[in-house]
Amino acid sequence: MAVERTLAILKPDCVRKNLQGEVISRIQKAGFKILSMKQMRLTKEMAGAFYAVHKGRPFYDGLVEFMTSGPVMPIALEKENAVADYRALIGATDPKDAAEGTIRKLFADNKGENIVHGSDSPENGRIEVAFFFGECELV
Ligand code: 3AN
Repeated sequence: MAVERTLAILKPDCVRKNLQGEVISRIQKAGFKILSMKQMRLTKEMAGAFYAVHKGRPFYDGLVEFMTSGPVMPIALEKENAVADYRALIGATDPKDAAEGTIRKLFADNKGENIVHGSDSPENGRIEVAFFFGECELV
């Protein structure tokens, strides 16, 4: 299996609930290598650009509002089959549909405030990691 990169973001609800350590621990125990991580407050411009594929959808404005409502923690991850394995770890977008034991099932309130982001393809994994981190930060 190919080694892939995927971008996790601990969303504002994760930070507000003080679940950063809990979620990072689950990511590490699942075998992911942390290449880089940081905490920041997204501007509306950054959040809008990051979620540009969703522009025009009914939840877009609320998503940008939510993602800028407090600090987030982008985390660059690497592992064989990272994209699919990370999505299995976090569960479905809507916690109601997420499998038992997944991060979203355990900790998320709803489809909008769902604790973590995950890249949806290896190509987007590389693009999203590069959105937040320079190559010399990925170690
Ligand atoms: P995922 O994060 O599971 O890849 P995407 O990429 O479809 O899901 O959506 C990006 C983010 O947009 C989600 N994490 C969620 O916060 C929000 N979102 C997606 N669909 C909805 C929806 N129908 N209502 C509210 N928020 C949504």
